[in-house]
Amino acid sequence: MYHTDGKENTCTLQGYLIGAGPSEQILDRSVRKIINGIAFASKIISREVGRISLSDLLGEAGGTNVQGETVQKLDIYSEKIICDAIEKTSSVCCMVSEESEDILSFKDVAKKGDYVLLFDPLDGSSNIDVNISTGTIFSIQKRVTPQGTGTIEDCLQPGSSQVAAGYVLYGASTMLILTLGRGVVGFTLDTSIGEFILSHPRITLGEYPGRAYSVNEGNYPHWSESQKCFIRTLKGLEGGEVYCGTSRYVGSLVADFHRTLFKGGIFAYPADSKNPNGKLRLLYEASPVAMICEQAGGKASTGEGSILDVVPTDLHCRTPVYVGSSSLVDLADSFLSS
Ligand code: AHM
Ligand code: MG
Repeated sequence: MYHTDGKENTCTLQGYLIGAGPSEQILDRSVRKIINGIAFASKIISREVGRISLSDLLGEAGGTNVQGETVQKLDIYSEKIICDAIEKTSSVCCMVSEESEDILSFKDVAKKGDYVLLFDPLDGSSNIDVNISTGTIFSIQKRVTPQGTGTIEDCLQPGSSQVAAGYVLYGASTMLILTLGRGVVGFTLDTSIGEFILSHPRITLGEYPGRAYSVNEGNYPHWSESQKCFIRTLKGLEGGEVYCGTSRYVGSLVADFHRTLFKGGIFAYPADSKNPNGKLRLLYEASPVAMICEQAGGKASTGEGSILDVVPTDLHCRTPVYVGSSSLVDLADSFLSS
């Protein structure tokens, strides 16, 4: 990564986290270790994603997860790599992963950890066999119980209390997007030196012209009338302004949200008659994405209120999701909460 004056950008993720970067934040050592652990694991996952067609990690693992979805070998591999990296930090009292029904904890080190890590090891993995972007999503919460191995109470906290959230996008390049609750920054993996380098010091989600809406419109027949009317209104089919003249949908949350974060617009995964609470999981998909979105100046709603205010009822509970430019999320709310 080069500046226009030819100087090389040398702010690494590690440097940023210890306050050597432009943020000058003093961050709890344990949070730093967890983020570094995820970054390390993601480099290995990125390597495997990049050569998946040549690898025996391609294909289904031969089972379904707690949500009844097909599990890929790379889902299991990614979860294991992340768990191994996080165990070494001795910083978490327990973890929640999309691929595991129950709370995960490490026998010997769980009692030492002050934090809970909630993560989706490889989001969008159904796209892996067609070389489409996937991602790792993570959320870090401070434990609420005083000591011992973490409990369900430590895991079921609303998004508003997240200490940090982020995702790694395995795309044309691998990027780590992070919020520590004071804005959003982005790092790009320089594979020649194996380091995440600060490439986007301040990411803001604007109200750009030519904005896109991003939703699986194949679900249209299953949507409520208000949801149908909202999408028709975005397109100008209800007689007013055309809010979104373009549609973009990858089917990988990290990729669809990343585009929305950088270019404006709205991403939605609404409730429908097949999925009354939508498809996306609150703890390790919706909440971290919502925190990033709001920290970048956008909004994140269930259609009836802020995603960050939703109190989880179980580890894998789902929520409808509307994230993106504030004006468009407000418009969604005006249809859906009526
Ligand atoms: P996954 O966690 O099993 O990969 O499922 C979540 C993914 C998201 O990445 C994406 O937004 C959504 O599922 C796409 O669902 P659909 O194929 O119904 O549009
Ligand atoms: Mg997922």
